[in-house]
Amino acid sequence: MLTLHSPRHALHHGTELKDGTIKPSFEHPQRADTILAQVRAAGLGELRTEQPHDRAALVAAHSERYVQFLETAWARWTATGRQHDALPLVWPVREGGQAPEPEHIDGQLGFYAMDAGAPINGGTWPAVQASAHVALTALDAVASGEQRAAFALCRPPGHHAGPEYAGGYCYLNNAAIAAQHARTLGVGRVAVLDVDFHHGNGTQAIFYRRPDVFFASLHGDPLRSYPYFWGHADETGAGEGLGANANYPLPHGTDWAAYSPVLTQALARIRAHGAELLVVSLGVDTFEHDPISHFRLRTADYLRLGQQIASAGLPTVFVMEGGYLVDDIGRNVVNVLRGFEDA
Ligand code: OKP
Ligand code: ZN
Repeated sequence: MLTLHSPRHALHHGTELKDGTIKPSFEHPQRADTILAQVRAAGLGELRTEQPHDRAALVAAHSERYVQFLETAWARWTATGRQHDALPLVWPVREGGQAPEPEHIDGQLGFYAMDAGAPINGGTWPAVQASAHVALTALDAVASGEQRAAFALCRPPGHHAGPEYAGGYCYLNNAAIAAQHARTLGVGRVAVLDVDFHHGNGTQAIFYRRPDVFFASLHGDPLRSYPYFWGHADETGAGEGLGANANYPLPHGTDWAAYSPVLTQALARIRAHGAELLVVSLGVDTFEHDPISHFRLRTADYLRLGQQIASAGLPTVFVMEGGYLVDDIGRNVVNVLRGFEDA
């Protein structure tokens, strides 16, 4: 399988608030480095770096003012004399009236975030932009028919980023940008399947009112798991998009035996929707030893996961999301891609 990646991912590394203290983020550069090394060692196929794409491809999935905020936030934060990662401390609770966008950077950080999990520093924007370009380049290779499938080794991840907010290590929603790019290139119906442990709230939000992009997600039940406020089974889309959103919340401790039949259901919904191209938000934080998640998939199960996704018979773009046990994520990702290719 063709793999797309960018050395620019390493420009972004930050901190996170965890257990009430600031720590180095679980989402760190070694993640992408180890995945790339394992893809290479496995001889999975050709490796390419990203092609630059027009800003319009980003603004097709996010608001103009949000992309502008990401581009300029670090300069405006440091202009106020601060040097550490920019993090929000105030969020607008939407209770009826819509407050206007604040002018101060501190207000904007909250306005454009769902949590304090997406720090911004000097390397963030170039890495975030490159990550989106990796997904777009992978989509191009598949939509053109050159490749049946491709792997976008995106970092930072994207699936928590909404139309105009960052959060949960995510800034631009790489999977949504790729899915929208497929639509722009003329693919009629697209599906996004999210198998990261965490619900892909950002992707859901971007397509919630649209019938042309189906979103399905298997994830830890939001009653107990991040992001807590989205991912329930009764969120099925709205307006013209009603019926084009399918959430499968699962309990802590879910293993492959319990996971696989639910995946079969999600894939059946995607087929029934008539999708012609599949974008997979690929998180391997469903692994039994993941340090921040609570499912129990084993390394060999990822071969079956890839095989089962291949059974949809669709041109497929895998977009990297989460997975935090660095010793094992490369092996688990390679297994998904191998399983898909050998199916
Ligand atoms: C990103 B991805 C809960 C802390 C949650 C944020 C997790 C973001 C996961 N104790 N921190 O979906 O893998
Ligand atoms: Zn995750």
